[in-house]
Amino acid sequence: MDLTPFVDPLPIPQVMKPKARFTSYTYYEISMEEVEQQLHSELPKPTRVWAYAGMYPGPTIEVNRGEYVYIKWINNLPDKHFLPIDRTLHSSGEHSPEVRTVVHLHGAEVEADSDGYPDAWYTNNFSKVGPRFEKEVYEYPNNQRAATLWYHDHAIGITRLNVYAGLAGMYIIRDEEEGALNLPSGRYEIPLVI
Ligand SMILES: [Cu+2]
Repeated sequence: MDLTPFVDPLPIPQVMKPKARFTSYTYYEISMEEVEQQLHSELPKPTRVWAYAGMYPGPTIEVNRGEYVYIKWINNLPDKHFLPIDRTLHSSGEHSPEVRTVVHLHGAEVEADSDGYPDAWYTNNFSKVGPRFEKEVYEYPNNQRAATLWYHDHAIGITRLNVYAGLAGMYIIRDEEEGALNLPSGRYEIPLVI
């Protein structure tokens, strides 16, 4: 099928709104879902994708350097993959759940348990988890130079299918020289319950 180039506006992913923002940390919840999205105006119908927060590419996360961020990445995907699984690959055998995800923030300086190791995967509702799974809520201190990072799926044996299905998005760390965000000021602390 020939699609006419440059007829649709460049899609700019929305910036994700946090669920809560406090003086000492910001908290996000981002779900992974199967949705249909129109990828070109000349395609006859929307395309099935796996999306973060219902959009492909996923929403952009913007933070300031030093802003401590928690993210709960929630797997709300179906049990069946819509792309063909190669069961001969490492850790993709018949005992491995077909749909498993874990999020890696590419280029971020984080603790190991929040790094999205391939074996730290989990299924819908965390009902099954991989051998390296440690926690449901990941921590990002963002104590590094301002940078353009991206997040993407990283589950063992199936990363390429999950990313191809749509699980990727941008994550921008800003600072004074790179357009720091105007975050609300003042104290508005509540205890952290996660
Ligand atoms: Cu990466």
